Amino acid sequence: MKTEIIKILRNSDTYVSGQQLCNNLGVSRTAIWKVMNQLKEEGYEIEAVSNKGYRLIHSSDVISESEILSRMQTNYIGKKVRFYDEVDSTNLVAKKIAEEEESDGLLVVSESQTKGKGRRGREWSSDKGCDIFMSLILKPKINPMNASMLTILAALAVSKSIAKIVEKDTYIKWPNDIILNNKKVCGVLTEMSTEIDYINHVVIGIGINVNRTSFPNELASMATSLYVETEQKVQRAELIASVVKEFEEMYLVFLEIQTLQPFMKEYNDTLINAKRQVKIIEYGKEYEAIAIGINEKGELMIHDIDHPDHVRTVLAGEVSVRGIY
Ligand code: BTX
Repeated sequence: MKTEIIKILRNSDTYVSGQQLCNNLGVSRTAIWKVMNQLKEEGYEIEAVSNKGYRLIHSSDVISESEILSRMQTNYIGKKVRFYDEVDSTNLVAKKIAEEEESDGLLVVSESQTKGKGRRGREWSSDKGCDIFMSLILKPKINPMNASMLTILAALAVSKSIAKIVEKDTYIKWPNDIILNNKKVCGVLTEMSTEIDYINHVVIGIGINVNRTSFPNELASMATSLYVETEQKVQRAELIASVVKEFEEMYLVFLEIQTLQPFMKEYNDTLINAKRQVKIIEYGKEYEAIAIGINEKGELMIHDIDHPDHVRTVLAGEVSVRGIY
């Protein structure tokens, strides 16, 4: 009911009477009044005028299960949301849920993380109350070899959403970083549990620096937030819902074809590595090459510095781009 009330108030530019809400939702006046009080406590500024009703004046950057659901425009991903004030890592919570419940499409979001994870055991700095920490649980019936392509789709979904909401063009650093002004604004961590020929579940963790105003010293030169770059506060719930929507649109196509063919151009157009000299660390070996772009499997195509005809692919590994943090 809370989700419905938030939606009705947000979509109305005038007062909504208590009676109208009761009729629409089939509940009592007291029930409506209780929800209004809860919403005010959560940070919604709601004006109540007798004989007119309720009007939403402002909702600060609230993220809650109801707020996120009220903005969700998808068919199945993100239709169930678990929201927490604090977790160790949304990926860890999501993996546990995935093992225990029928949870395909479930979205885990937390206001803060005490042990945010990056790739290869690295940490993800997770300030409370201003950024996005979300993990999507998926149980796709696809070849496990193709699951890493989901990271590419997630990165593309974030980059499209940022372009829509803050009107800033971002770059993608293969495979999983979103770059704004040469600094990292988002990271994606995909983890999965598989059998040889079967995926139990995939968890796609997305961390976006949204309204954060500063970073610890060790990250200051390499990390940024949407707020730092635009001086614009973003409603995190809107961005979360947009990322899930953009992701779902591509994911449903991907499930059918299991290649990135339709998304390659868009990804490669925003790829910061493209046509640049990159350093690749792969299976402990380090070498320099020129990046071309991704292929339909999401692998990074590179060619030797001196031999443009000698093209190879990088499956997974660290790729650093000179001049980018
Ligand atoms: P990554 O290994 O590519 O990046 C981690 C590296 O990025 C760190 O070693 C550090 O140098 C830098 N870094 C750490 N925190 C930040 C930050 N907030 N902004 C910019 N740079 C940073 C990227 O891993 C994948 C990160 C996924 C994070 C999400 S949050 C929700 C979900 N839950 C969870 O535990 N992880 C994912």
